[in-house]
Amino acid sequence: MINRLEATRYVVAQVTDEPIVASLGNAKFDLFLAQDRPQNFYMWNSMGMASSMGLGLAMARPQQKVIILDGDGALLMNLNSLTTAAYRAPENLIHVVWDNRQFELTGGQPTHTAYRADLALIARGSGFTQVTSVETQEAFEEAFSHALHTPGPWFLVAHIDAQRSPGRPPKSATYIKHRFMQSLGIEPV
Ligand SMILES: Cc1ncc(C[n+]2csc(CCOP(=O)(O)OP(=O)(O)O)c2C)c(N)n1
Repeated sequence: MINRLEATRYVVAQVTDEPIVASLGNAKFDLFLAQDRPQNFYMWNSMGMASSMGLGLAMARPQQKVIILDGDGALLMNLNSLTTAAYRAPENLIHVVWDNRQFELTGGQPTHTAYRADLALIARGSGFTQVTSVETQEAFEEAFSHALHTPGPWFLVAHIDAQRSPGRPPKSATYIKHRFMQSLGIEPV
């Protein structure tokens, strides 16, 4: 099993100024712990929206890799973002899903991946051709590094343990948005 914080630390160590959109669960907490940087977008409350936001960003900024750090519960709430991403197929998109088979943040209720659903198969069925499913840190590092240096779109499922993150990123949506936009060279309105 992969430890989400350790894997997130690897992601942050590999990038320079690439934007990372982290979904509302523990993904954003661990991203904050790994490194708080202006290019991090911490999604609060909007369940499932990290995948759509990351897709839009990747399409708008094709010159740079865009990384989504998602949770299985959040992604299951917005599966149509996968069919759209596979159809639009931005080569610079890397969609990582931390699959802990539960809605950890709200009390550990099992998600469908605890039963019969397989996110890698769903991504393939949606039209992604570059899909990897990993269970060890070593395999994650290899897969992520490959995705970072080769054209995508990539869909990476990391099977993780179910630890709650103690990270507490900033909560102000305005602060997060403005800092993020400025990091992309866009003046917030
Ligand atoms: C539409 C909607 N329903 C429910 C919630 C409450 N909620 C916040 S985080 C979360 C669990 C997210 O699960 P997952 O993406 O798997 O991340 P994890 O908590 O396991 O890290 C839920 C249900 C919400 N924010 N929005």
